[in-house]
Amino acid sequence: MTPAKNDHRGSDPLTSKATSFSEDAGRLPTGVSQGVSAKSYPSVRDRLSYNWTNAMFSWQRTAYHFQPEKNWMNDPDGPLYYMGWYHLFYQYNPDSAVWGNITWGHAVSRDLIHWFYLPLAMVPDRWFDAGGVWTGSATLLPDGRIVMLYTGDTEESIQIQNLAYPANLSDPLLLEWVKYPDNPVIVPPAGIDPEEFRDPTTAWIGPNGTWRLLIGTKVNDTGMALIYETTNFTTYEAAPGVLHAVNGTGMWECVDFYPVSTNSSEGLETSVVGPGVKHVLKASLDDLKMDYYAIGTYDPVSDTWTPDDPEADVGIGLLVDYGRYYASKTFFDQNTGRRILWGWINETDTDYDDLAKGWASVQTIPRVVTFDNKTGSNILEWPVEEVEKLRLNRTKFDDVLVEAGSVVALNISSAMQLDISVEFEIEGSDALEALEESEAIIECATAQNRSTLGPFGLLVLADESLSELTPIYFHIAKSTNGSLTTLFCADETRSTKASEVFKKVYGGPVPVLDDEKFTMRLLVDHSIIESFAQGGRTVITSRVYPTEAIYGAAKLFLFNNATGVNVTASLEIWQMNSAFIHPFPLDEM
Ligand code: DQQ
Repeated sequence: MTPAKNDHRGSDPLTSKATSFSEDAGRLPTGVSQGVSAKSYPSVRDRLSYNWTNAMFSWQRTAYHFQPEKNWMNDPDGPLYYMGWYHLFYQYNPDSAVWGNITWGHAVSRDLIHWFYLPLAMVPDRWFDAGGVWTGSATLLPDGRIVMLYTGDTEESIQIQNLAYPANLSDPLLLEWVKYPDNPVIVPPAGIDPEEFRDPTTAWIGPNGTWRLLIGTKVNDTGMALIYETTNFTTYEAAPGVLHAVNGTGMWECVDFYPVSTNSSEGLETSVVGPGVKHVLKASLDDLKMDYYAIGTYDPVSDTWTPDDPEADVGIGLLVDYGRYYASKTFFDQNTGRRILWGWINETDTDYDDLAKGWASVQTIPRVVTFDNKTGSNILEWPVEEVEKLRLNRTKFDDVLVEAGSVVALNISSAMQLDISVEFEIEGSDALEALEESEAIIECATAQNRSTLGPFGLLVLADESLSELTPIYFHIAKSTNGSLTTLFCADETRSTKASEVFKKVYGGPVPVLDDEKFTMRLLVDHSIIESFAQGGRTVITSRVYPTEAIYGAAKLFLFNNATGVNVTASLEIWQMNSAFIHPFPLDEM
């Protein structure tokens, strides 16, 4: 159960290299001057958020999520499956725990859970990416070749699109990458701000046999996905229109576009179109630092996409994850026929904290994405089943009564590496009917905000005296038209005593159908909690920094803050093993 950890901290965080970092007078979040705001909250602060000890920092490292051995990481890049290995590339600063000097880190796994770190895949060593090897995507061609398209930032801060490919396709580890010598292959078109033109998607084949891909940009405040066509990946033509644009949404980063099957849970290869297929369009909104998506119909002839519900269009409707989550990207896993989603969990402590602890950011556990054919209006995200191989001993609790206004301790051996499944039932079916309309709530409020039917849920990473805790909960409300709305929320406001950590209540609505119980699954891994409601209709990733509820002092509780109803909860809780995440033994090859 000992987490795979590495100690990268200076002996005294207050006197480590963090001190020189505070000289930055601009107080801008790192990356903004280059056109990307890598860490939006909190902005650069010139002090630690707490008097952290080495033991506290050490506890914050995850045990079964992917994170580099040290330094800064952001977006997942170019995920793919090749010759028995899953490859993950990622935005990485090899020199520091804050954004900058962006290169592509590289890791491989047989099962998406245990990882080997590999040498850097691409570093900013050419004029066309001297300012950074930014985000990009992989396309597997039918003849077996692999195409990697990525954004290069130049020294003049111009964002251009570059082509790279593996030097040796017979190497399953894809260790060496060749940058096409005639890069860039796409430059910012007239009318587009050259500092707002980035993150090429995986390409797909259109009906005329040419490949298409998207690049995110904005015009004034309208976020959009531009389309480019190519037959050879070295020369491209801009399509006359855009795939889609939404007023008022600002810059679209890390656009993702993929088909989902409406009548099966099989994942679809990116080029699939036709009956029984809808298309998901996702954009990472630079202004909000949130990943929005919508489901719609793609017309491959006009190369346009139309949302099923214009009122829930990209950037104004559903979020991929309502928590601390950004720059997500999917890939089609041809090995198992799944569409798999990666997402970046950013920090909410100060840059000073990150420099002192020597690392920043984690990737989520990869999630399988399917269309929710029960609601017909959202995707489902669910942790890949491989994570269940880490499950150790299980504790089961049946029908635990949690009375209105009470907290119930769950007696488990340790509460810092867990996989939790819980079903809640409300006692008395009339309670839902009796709910007053005046209790209508439309946004997640803190877990202390009581009403007739909630909130109820779990207190995670809580100390015995409940001085620190992260509640994950449902809150049911009746809207003015009489219909019930359930919110799924994560309240980080009391998650830590560290005053300068950015804390807020996260969450959004989750559809709960008439015959359904209220269900959630939580993956707890030290300072990360990934929470999935109703089979993954609504997901919240929490990044928390307890100061007391750590190691053996971290506990798990049920709570019911409703004023009007009791709930019963049935749970299965597994202790989770640590994943094996280490450098690849290349010298033994
Ligand atoms: N991160 C990359 C950009 C992308 C941003 C730079 C999103 O390509 O737009 O590190 O986090």
